[in-house]
Amino acid sequence: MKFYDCATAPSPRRARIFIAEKGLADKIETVEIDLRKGEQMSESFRAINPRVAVPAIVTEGGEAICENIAIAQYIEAHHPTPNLMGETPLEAARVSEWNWRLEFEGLSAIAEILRNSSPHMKGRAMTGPRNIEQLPELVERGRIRIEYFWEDMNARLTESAYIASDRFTFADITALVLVDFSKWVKASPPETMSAIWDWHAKVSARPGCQV
Ligand SMILES: N[C@@H](CCC(=O)N[C@@H](CS)C(=O)NCC(=O)O)C(=O)O
Repeated sequence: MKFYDCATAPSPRRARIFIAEKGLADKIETVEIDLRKGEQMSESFRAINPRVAVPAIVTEGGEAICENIAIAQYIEAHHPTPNLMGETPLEAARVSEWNWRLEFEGLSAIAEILRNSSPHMKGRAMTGPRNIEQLPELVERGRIRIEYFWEDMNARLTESAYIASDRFTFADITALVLVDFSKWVKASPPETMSAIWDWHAKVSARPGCQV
């Protein structure tokens, strides 16, 4: 299996942490795609992911899988321990439910702020093969969205030791990357949200999350 990564970007870090938490870091070949140099647009990478985004994996059978959730499901099916996607039907549902919220209400809000404000992303307000112009109004909306989401995440972590369950799962990986990514646009959770910050310190200390 090959893993297409980018050391500086948040989305591939999710797959990198997942692979490390599974103890597979030494077993999977990593190929660095430098987004700052635009390497995702190269013909060779387009042949792997026509949607020009990382992460991606290519399986032993030559199949490309290009979304974090799908990569995690594929790796979990082949390497079931330690379980990260949910042991019971209910836990698996909670992992999916929180992961979706973290992506849609969290990561997409931060991406909305970054991609509609950064001068480096002019004409590239969305990932993908088609160029889309920035809309400055979305920056303000992204900030409102993330502030509301931090409230929900802090409330969840006040009642639960981890995001989806009483143990570390894939949802915690998405949440860790979200909190770290939010710093890029100065939209981190407020210091007073101690449930988030206590959880963040605990999760950040895991060896698999040091990548
Ligand atoms: N939903 C995708 C998101 C992938 C994504 O947005 N990747 C970004 C890096 S964080 C990318 O490749 N961007 C390329 C670009 O901006 O052209 C996933 O979670 O796998």
